[in-house]
Formats: sequence, C-alpha cells, structure tokens
Amino acid sequence: ITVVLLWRSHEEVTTSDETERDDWVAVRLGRDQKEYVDHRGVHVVVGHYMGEANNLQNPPNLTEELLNSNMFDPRPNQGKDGQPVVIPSHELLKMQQLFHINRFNLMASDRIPLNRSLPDVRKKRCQSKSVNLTGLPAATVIIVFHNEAWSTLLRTVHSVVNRSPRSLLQEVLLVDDASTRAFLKEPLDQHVAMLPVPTRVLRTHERVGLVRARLLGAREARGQILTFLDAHCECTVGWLESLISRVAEDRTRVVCPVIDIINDDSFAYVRSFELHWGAFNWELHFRWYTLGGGEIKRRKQDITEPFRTPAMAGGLFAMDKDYFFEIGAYDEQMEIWGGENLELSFRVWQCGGSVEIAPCSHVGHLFRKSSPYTFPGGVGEVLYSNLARVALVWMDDWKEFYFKFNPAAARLRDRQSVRSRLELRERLQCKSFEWYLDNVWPQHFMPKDDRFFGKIRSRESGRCLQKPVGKGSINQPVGSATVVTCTAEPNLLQMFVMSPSGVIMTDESVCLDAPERDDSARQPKVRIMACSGTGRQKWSYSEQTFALRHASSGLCLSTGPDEALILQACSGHIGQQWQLESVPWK
Ligand code: LR7
Ligand code: MN
Repeated sequence: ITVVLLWRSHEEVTTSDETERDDWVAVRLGRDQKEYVDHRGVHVVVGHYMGEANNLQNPPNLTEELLNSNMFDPRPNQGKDGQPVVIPSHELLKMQQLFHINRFNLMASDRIPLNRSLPDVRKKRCQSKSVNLTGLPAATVIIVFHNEAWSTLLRTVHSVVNRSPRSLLQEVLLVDDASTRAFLKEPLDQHVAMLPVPTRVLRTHERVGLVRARLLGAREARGQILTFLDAHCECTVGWLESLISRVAEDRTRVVCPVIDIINDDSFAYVRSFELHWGAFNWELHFRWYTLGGGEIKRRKQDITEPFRTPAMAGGLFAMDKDYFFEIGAYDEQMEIWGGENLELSFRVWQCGGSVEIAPCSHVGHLFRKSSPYTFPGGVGEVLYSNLARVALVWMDDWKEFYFKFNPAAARLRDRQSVRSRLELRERLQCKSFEWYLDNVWPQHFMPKDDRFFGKIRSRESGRCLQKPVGKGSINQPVGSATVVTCTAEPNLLQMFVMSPSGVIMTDESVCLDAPERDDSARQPKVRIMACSGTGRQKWSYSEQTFALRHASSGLCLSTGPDEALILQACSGHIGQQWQLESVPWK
C-alpha cells in the first residue's frame, strides 16, 4: 500500500537528521518542490504545491502609486523562527491583489521583521563541527536586483549581516539593475548607510540583466571571495564559513549552499533535503536530480563533506574573485535572465575547476511560479539566445542535439557571435563536453554514441512509447508509460535512450521501470520512474525476436489494454515485439 501524505503549505515538513535517509528515492524534483518515496514506500513531499494567494479571480489594477509605495509594516512575531505568516481573513482580498506586484505574497513578506529569526537547520554534525576562521579570506556579498520588494531585499541583507562572522564579511554590494520603484533609490541608500557592515548600492544606467549587473558588482568588489545571492534570500547560521573555507582550501572550487525554500505564499522557511544535485534536461533547463552513486557513498562516510554537482542553480554561490576573472567571469552577451548558470558550470568543470554543494551551508530562496519583471525583447528571445550561446560555446556535437529538439533556440543560433568565448575556451585549453558527461555526470541521459537513441515502436500497432505528459501532479507522482500515435516532428516525449547496461531512460532522468517479480494476481504495470540504478530498471533487447525483456522478472514488455503497457510471460507474440528506431541528430 502506498500512503500519500499531503501537506498544505501552512503545515510543511521540516526534516531532521532522523528523517532524512539516503535510501529515499526521488520521484520528482521540481525547482521548488521535491517528492520522494521513502524505504517503506511512503510518499514524502517537501515544498509546496499550491499558493493560495496566487488564485486571484480579478486581475488587480497596479497603479504607479501602488508600485512606488513601500508597504513594509513589520509585526514583531510574524514569521518568527521561519514560521508561516498568518493573514486575517478580512485582509485576504487585499493580499491577493498585492501578490501580483512581485508574484509572491507581498503582504506576508511586509509583515515579517527584517531581522526575523530562523532555526538552525543544519545537520547536528554540522552544528558541532566548527570552522576555524583564522586566516580565512573575507567575502564581498553581491546582490543584484530589479524592482525587488523592500522587505525581501532588506531581509536578505540583514540576514547576511546578522548571520555572517564579521571577519569573513568585507562588504555587501547591492546592484540596482535600473529599478523604477521610488523606494529603491534614496530610501535604500539611507537605510544601508546605517548598517554595521560597509554596504553600497551600485546602479546600472539602463536595464542590463543579471549577468552584467553581477559583473558590475564583481569588478567593484574588494573582498577576495565573491559571494552571490538573489535579492530574496535568507541566510542561516553557519552559511558563509562553510562556503569560504572550501574556496580557501582550493581556489578553483565554486561552492553553493543547500538551497532551502521560502514559501511564496506563507513565507515559511522550509528546509530542503541534501540528497540532490543540480544538472539540466534536454531543453537545457536546470533541474535537481538524485545524487550520483559515487557521491552518495562518499556522503555516507561524512554527511558534512561537500559533494560535487554537475551544475549550479545559478544565484547562490561563492568563488575566488581572481579565479572568477581568470576563468572568464560571465558571458557579457547574455541578457536579462537564464543560461548563465549552466554556462558557468560547464566552463568551470571543463576548464579545470569544480562545482560543489556544501551541506553545512543552508540559505533560503523565495521560489516563485512566474517572473514579475519585463524581459525586453521577449522572454523567448532572451532565454533561447542565452541558451543557444551555452550550446554553441560549450557543448561540441551535443549542440546539434539541443538545436534539433529545441527549434526556438535553433532559430536564434546564427545570430550569436560567440567568437570571443570560443577563444577563451581555446586559451584555457578546456576539456570537451564528452569529458564532462563521462566524468562529472556519468548518470546523465544524453544520447552518447555507445547507446541507442530514438523511438520505441510497437510492431503490433505502429504506435510509440511515450513518457507521461506534463510535469505530473501530487496525485500522479509517477506516470504510467503509454503507447500512443507516433509524431513525425521531433518530440522529446517519444525519445528514449537505451544504455549499454540496459537502462531505458528519457529526459529528466526517468526510466522504464517495473516491479521485481510477477505479482501473479495482476499484470505488473510498467511505469516511468526516477532512475534508480536498480535491477527493476534493466532491460535487454533482442533484434531477432524484437522482445524487450525485463531483467529481474524475466517477463516481456507487452502492449496492454488501452494505451497501457504491461509485463507478461515472454511468448514472442506481436504485442511483445518492439522496433528500436534510431533517430539521428548529428
Ligand atoms: O533583469 C534582471 N535584472 C536583475 O537584477 C533580472 C533579474 N535580476 C535579479 C533579480 O532581481 C534576482 O535578484 O537577478 C536575480 C535572479 O533573478 P530571479 O530571482 O528572477 O531568478 P530565479 O530565482 O527565478 O532563477 C535562477 O536562475 C537564474 C537564471 O538566470 C539565475 O541564475 C538566478 O540567480 C537563479 N536563482 C537561484 O539559483 C536560486 C535557486 C533557484 C533554484 C533551483
Ligand atoms: Mn530568485
């Protein structure tokens, strides 16, 4: 039996040493929500799945006056210790309207003091392991923002000031990326002038996007360590020393904290698991995945040890300032938002550095479901141009794979001039993308030459195997594999990779999965589940009989009723015959 535990956003779970286990299987790891099945088959969800304030019936009228007014109105106990804010029912309508300004519950945020307390969410072993601060270099904390709310921006700054060892904090640099809100001008300058740590506000002359805003901050920084944060974060105790000590040991390390969740509705601080690392999907979107095998083993020895990650989320990390510039800073031609996180991750790994997550450093980030600000030039143009640049510079042959399945980026490909970035790659003598896949992310699901890539077609109906559509939901955490009409145009949902070891996987690290044994009464359902590396996800294919045989049960993949797939004793009948149709992409 599978017990599904649902938490409303106001009753979220905080995990502790005792409940977080390495044998949990990730079912789905969204940006702001993580779902696991634990060792007893109990389904655990961390994060939220529904913002109540977000369900607005009538679109609000966001007047200039409203946008320019600072409604910060702190109440001493609201949000204390990371608890959710409670808004009385007579204010709910107003709350819903204010939600649209920043795409988070502004009224809730504005009621929490700038110095709110947060629990020490670190593992006990992190708490007892003290970092020796003597001789450690100090950091410049750089926070770029565009039209951020007063309360979230300053709570970020105050949490840095309050919870960083003074000797490690050289200064805070705020970079205002051409915000238009009045309260982010003189009032902000005046507020930061009173802080006990040198804090300055730099301003861009026009909207330059987060990459060039961060570059402005980096060039002005006086600290030896650059530490970047988004403008809506809250740091917890111990966050900075755990990052800086790693960089001090090896200047080519880029170190990220564990990113906890600040709920966009209640502003509750929700501790996240440390069981995942960052990578990307076939659309080059950042995703969390279950930690790779080697890192899990290393973690079992010492859960306080930082672990390597194929990619960073982008906003929260520390690195040596000189190394930052030596290795090419950022691609200045990246606009507004997106792509720079993968660009930096690929570059650091391929050019001799490393990216890691320090489990003893926890920082909360406010996750939103949509972006509140404008994308001059259009969201698609901006994002896909940035991603096209990543592919063109760093991915070698795999850029063709990306462009084939992402026509929106392919259209912008020829407009990019990437010569100076390719020269950088040449000058630094960086390794290939293949090296990155083999060494940094061996668990990847990219179509390397040693594996089948294409469609899996039923010889009975001519239909194709398809991954469940959509991001899934709480009610359908794992999807059933289906057999549907094959599409002619490139369709990522119908593309599968079969590795030499017999794992049939597809985008986002999900694998064709079936129960170990024949559960005689029913025909075992074939599903698409998070890849786990276990025997229940191994298959073998016979080019003679066209059978796909499930390794641990010895049964064969068969078409079932409707669009379903089942396992049956192998008989060789037409419903058990599959054509593996390669789709070329190079
Ligand atoms: O034009 C802009 N100018 C800016 O100064 C656009 C944005 N910004 C600022 C913005 O105010 C914010 O402080 O840049 C920062 C990041 O923008 P967000 O908060 O809208 O980004 P995000 O949190 O949705 O996105 C993640 O991916 C981005 C890709 O470009 C950046 O790398 C973000 O820093 C990154 N955030 C994180 O890594 C936090 C954890 C997310 C996860 C998983
Ligand atoms: Mn952010």
